[in-house]
Amino acid sequence: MNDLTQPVAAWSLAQVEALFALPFNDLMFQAQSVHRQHFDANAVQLSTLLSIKTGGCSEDCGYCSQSARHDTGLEREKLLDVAEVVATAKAAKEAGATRFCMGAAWRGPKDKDLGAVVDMVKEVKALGLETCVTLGMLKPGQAEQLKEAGLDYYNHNLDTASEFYGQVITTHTHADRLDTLAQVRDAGIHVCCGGIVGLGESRRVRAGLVLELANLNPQPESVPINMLVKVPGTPMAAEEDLDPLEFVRTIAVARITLPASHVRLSAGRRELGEAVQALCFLAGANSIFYGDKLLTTGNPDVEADEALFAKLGLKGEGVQGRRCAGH
Ligand code: SAM
Ligand code: DTB
Ligand code: SF4
Repeated sequence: MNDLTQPVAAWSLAQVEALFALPFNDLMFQAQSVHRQHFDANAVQLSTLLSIKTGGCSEDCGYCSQSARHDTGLEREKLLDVAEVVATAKAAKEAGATRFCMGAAWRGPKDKDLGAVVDMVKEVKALGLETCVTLGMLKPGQAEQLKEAGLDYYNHNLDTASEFYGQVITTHTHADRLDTLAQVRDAGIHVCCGGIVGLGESRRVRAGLVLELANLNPQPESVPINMLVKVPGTPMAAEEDLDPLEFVRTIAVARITLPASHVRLSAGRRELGEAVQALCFLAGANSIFYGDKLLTTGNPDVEADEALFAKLGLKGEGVQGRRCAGH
């Protein structure tokens, strides 16, 4: 099995903290320079999300609307039919998405459920979309079944630095996350692994999260950075807002330390507004979730994103058919 904790570039916490502490303009300049060495500076990859199994999750993640342990008023649903998933994926493709991400509120998939997900992956892939799933922790053999179905990416976030993990989630451990990531990597599936900020963590914890992501070996192909969406009824609903400029810094430090990864501006985009999103793109974010909904919470609608892309001269990456505006 891969040892995912062996560093590639071997960043140290002191180095990552030093990046966070740079004057803002210096940090932006460094992030933008790194970005331009690896990517088209004006291209943004577009992923669309669908919750294929909503609510009733056994886990206690303090930020999550879908935990059965929090009273968020969310209605629990069964696993969607394959046909419904395929119809939504078709619409996402038409709107310009290149990757379709299917999320399930599970601790991990039961073998009988995995069969249905395998069918979804096959059919979505057949539409010519990249496929991604996020199903929680995997048992041995499950990653291989997903790979055989044609799965391109598995999303499994470290979420927060190991030292803070137990203050956010108690029903599984940071080490459990690394174990699933190793299984995904060993099966030959691309890794989508990021985190969430705004949980009341310190800058040191944010630096620790980025450090742990950067020192995964190999580095994740895709790195979603989520800003907490405060869901009423969750333990984190009353958390203080993270300064948006600190969020931009987190994106920039991720860009510098994960130079070849797609850094995705993920949950919380609607709350950030246009100007902060523009700073995030300047800081090296080059992927977004695209479509009116995330899993259970809102996202900017497609028209708003088209307008923003047009204003910033950004183009959706690898898009066929209807394109995101701006080109
Ligand atoms: N159950 C699976 C798991 O935990 O890996 C997959 C779904 S889970 C909703 C995927 C990710 O969404 C989490 O790891 C977290 O980073 C992010 N997330 C969940 N709720 C959020 C919220 N309220 N605000 C921001 N990000 C959130
Ligand atoms: C990720 O890092 N963010 C996405 C995706 N991976 C699955 C999920 C965001 C969820 C935001 C809260 C919600 O809509 O329930
Ligand atoms: Fe369940 Fe994932 Fe939400 Fe945690 S983040 S409660 S594992 S759906």
